[in-house]
Amino acid sequence: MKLIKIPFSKGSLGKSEGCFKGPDKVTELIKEFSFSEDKALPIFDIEQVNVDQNNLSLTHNNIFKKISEIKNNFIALGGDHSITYSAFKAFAQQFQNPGIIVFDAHPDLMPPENLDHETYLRKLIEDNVIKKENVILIAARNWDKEEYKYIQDNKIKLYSMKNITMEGLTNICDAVMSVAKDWDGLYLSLDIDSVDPAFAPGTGYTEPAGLTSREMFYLIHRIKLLKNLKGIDIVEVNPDKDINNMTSRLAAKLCVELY
Ligand SMILES: [Mn+2]
Repeated sequence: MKLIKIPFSKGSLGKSEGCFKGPDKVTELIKEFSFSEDKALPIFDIEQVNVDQNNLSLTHNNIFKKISEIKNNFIALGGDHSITYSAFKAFAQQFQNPGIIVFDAHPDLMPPENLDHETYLRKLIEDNVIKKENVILIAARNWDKEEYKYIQDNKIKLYSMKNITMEGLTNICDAVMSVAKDWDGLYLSLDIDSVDPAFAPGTGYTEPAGLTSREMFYLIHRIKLLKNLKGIDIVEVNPDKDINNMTSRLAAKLCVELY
């Protein structure tokens, strides 16, 4: 599997500059795992996208080119969540009916005047890269009024942390998988802030009451069983805000378990 480092953090609106350090740190920590929990030996081919922190459009062109070449069977390591815009756009070209499952504390559905880590998902929808029906949000627990209205008006499928604990993790996972299995290309985007800051403090926004790390692994171990899962990214890991590398190590384990 390819591991694609995308050390870009200028889409974070100045709120998480250090996440450009995420890909190197996570890649280094992957080496500390010999096997996945399924006893697989993870072997990654590592590539890097050229980024220019002062040039968002050039960087996004480079992300688009790189993912267009690689097409599938990759994990892209951000960087901030804006990278998902061009990564998904390149990924989507090869499918008739692509879809995305996003783990995130926030919906990232702010009005997209600019491309950044709060708007990328709405921009994908408004630019007709993805059908709004083919978006599933998991672990959201804080949103802006405008995002909430957009979610209601457009019937975006959102499984909040409250839904997850009230209805049960297994039931939510069943519901997500029964929709996602019908897409011809499934992309999984993991914002590390979907996990509770108790487990993942090294990120821009520490939103309380998120997934435990084990709940995250339950969900990804099951989602990984879907044969149409072809592209993955892990974003918003900020080593500058981390404690004892615990967030970077969690992201490294995510790579290992998704291998
Ligand atoms: Mn996000």
